[in-house]
Amino acid sequence: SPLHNLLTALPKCEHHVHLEGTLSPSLLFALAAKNNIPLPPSAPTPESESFDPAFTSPSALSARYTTFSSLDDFLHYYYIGFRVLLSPSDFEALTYAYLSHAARSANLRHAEVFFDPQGHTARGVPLEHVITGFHAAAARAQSEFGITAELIPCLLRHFSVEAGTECFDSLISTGGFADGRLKGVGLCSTELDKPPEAWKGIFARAKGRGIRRTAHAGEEGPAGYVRAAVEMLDVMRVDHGVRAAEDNAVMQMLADKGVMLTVCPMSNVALKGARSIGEVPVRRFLDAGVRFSLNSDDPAYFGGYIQENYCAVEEAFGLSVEEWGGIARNAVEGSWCSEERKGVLL
Ligand code: ES4
Ligand code: ZN
Repeated sequence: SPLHNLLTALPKCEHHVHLEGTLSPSLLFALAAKNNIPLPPSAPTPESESFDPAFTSPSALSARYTTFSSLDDFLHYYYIGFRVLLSPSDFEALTYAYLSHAARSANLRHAEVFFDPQGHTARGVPLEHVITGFHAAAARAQSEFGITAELIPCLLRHFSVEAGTECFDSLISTGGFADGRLKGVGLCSTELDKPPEAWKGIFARAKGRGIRRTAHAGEEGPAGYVRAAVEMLDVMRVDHGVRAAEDNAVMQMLADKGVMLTVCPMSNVALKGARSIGEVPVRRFLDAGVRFSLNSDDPAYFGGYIQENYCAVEEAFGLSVEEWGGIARNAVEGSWCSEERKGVLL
């Protein structure tokens, strides 16, 4: 595309990337070996009935990642990957690999990165290991590349609200919301039959403490879940939100309130929410005045980082230079960094 050089040089902000979703198959196998973590057997064994040939090698695992059938099919592999992450240095290596790659290859200037606290504490890995490892890498990447990075814990919908409450309490106990090491709170994982309303109490407590809020909604779930995330959880951003395009009233509400959708086009195609990038409602959002940013979600699993997502959208929609400028500006304005930092990014 004639815009390729412009899209590479464009200063970018990413708001929707899961730290654990940046774990490449090669780093997964390397950390499993270093930490002595058994992966699922790749062939039948006497002790275990369940085996998965995808765990033969990093390349076999990569190949399996091209055939996800749904969000839940992906999440099965994603949560196996968590097992290899143990020490602060593992989280530091993971974070640094992502930030340095995105800063160098995509001119990423600011990243707001999700992680799943319950996916780690459930294995006995303390929250502090994730938080200190992340911020050690973020400080190094900032000094080397000038990139800024923030960390946002997400509560997991496949666990109970009671478990979410306990997790939220332990996040508060880290002091991370008060000292800025945690920039807000999110909600993710499996969506179907998990309407946002159930999380209302926790999100109200977050609001009461001045904690910023976002939630995955309208990825596999209906447009009504996007409305519920905004109206019941009082989120300032909605992660994905693409199914809002099926309901004009929800689109109007998003435009009126200026709620930003953190859209992840390659993720939607990889998980079969869309048959092609062209089916992701980018043009609908532009025409309806619904603000959105473009993001990678789980780049190690979905075939591309933020650069590839920008290029895929350009290939499918052929946006104008002005439209790309607007997308990049909205991404800065929808960020949760300081006003001073926004001024530098704009
Ligand atoms: C996720 Cl693509 C997606 N959707 C919901 N939850 C997630 N966690 C990590 N990736
Ligand atoms: Zn996500």
